[in-house]
Amino acid sequence: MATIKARPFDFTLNPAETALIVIDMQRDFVEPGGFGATLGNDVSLLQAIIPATAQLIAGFRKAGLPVIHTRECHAADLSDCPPAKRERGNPALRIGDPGPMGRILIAGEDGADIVPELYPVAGETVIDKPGKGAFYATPLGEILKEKGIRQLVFAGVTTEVCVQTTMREANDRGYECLLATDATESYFPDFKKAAIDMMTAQGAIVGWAATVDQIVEALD
Ligand code: TIU
Repeated sequence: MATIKARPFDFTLNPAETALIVIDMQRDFVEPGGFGATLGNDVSLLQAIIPATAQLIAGFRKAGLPVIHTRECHAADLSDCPPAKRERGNPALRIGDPGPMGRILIAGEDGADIVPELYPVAGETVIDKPGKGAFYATPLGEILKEKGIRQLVFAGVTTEVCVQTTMREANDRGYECLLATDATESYFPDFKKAAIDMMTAQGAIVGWAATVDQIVEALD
């Protein structure tokens, strides 16, 4: 057990029951020409968290603890992409359209894969998810149960969309959730701050927040 001086109060980390979930660190969100850019976003902000996220992943690997990666993506025939998702708004390209990194947000295309710096190693779980939350329509819940996990550390993008949605899903399922504040990012800095503020408010109503250095130190 290790105590992390987290927000809004101490988080007692039990490494034997902890896994890291790295949300959607895919080229489609982080690199020009992908899904994030088609929505009109400046993706350069998200690239800045790659080194801190790599440090967090390295800490979990060194401690021999599970690292789980997620990818938001859809089947090539779009059978798992609701029209309400694909047809929303007026993006430069829609999900499934051909872009510079292959078809936007489609499993198996270059853009849907994880950035090389954070690429999974053998033995790590990769969850492909059709929604924003990683529990919806995926085997994540069963995998965590099999591993005896009770605590989840979160990293990835974007803070207020897929990371927050997944933390809320996990919180409702009884997991203690800790967000690594410098290993998550939003296209909108105000939204990142607001997401962290609202999740840690009201006595950690959704979860806790701490830095990568604090978390990695607690794993030693
Ligand atoms: N658009 C945006 O901020 N996020 C997403 O669409 N997906 C994730 O957060 N991964």
